[in-house]
Amino acid sequence: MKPQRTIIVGDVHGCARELDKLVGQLDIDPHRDRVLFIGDLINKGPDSRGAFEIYRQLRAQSLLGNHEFALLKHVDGEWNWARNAKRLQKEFGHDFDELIATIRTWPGYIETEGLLAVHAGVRPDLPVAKTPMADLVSIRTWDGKGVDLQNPANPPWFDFYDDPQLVVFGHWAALEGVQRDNVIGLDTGCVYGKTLSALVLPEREIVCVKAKTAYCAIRKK
Ligand SMILES: [Mn+2]
Repeated sequence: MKPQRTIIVGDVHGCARELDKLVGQLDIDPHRDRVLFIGDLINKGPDSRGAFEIYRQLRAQSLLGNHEFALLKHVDGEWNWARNAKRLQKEFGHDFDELIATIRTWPGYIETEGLLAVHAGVRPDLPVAKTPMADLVSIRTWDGKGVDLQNPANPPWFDFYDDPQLVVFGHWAALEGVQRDNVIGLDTGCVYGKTLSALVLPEREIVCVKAKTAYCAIRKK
């Protein structure tokens, strides 16, 4: 019997076709492999429902991404994210309630066996357990104070991360992946026409599938 793998999949953003290809390429077996999505499984791309269906078939886990976070905030009446929420509601139809119930269970991070997985990153000034969900799903850069976590003029948060524990994150497609000894970035911009990436552990192998097309334009940054 093959040993169990942990497979962490980068930001899918509704690219179900590419996800399906990745599952085939890795020969993922839900009874043998542990699959974890880094968040932002849905929205932006062409087939969020298909991506969610594959997540279910794989009996996978997922972290909360900023897109699922925004959807929950909208449903709870705290944010106005109506345009995306309406589109997703239409796409999921009578499965929309199940989508909401499921993403409510997704954690902001998972820490296990020398590995920390989080959608966007960790603040250098706070333990991950004390970091607000809004920051875990959105941080890109560090300003030394924790006031502006997005300013592209500041260095990335992982420049301040010196713990030997491996951090795996997604969210920042413009970087097209990060590979350091203790930091791996898995958002390689599939929805923007680049690639969908997965990290296979314990081998630390990165497997990519090329996007069929650019489903939306990349933001400058
Ligand atoms: Mn994101």
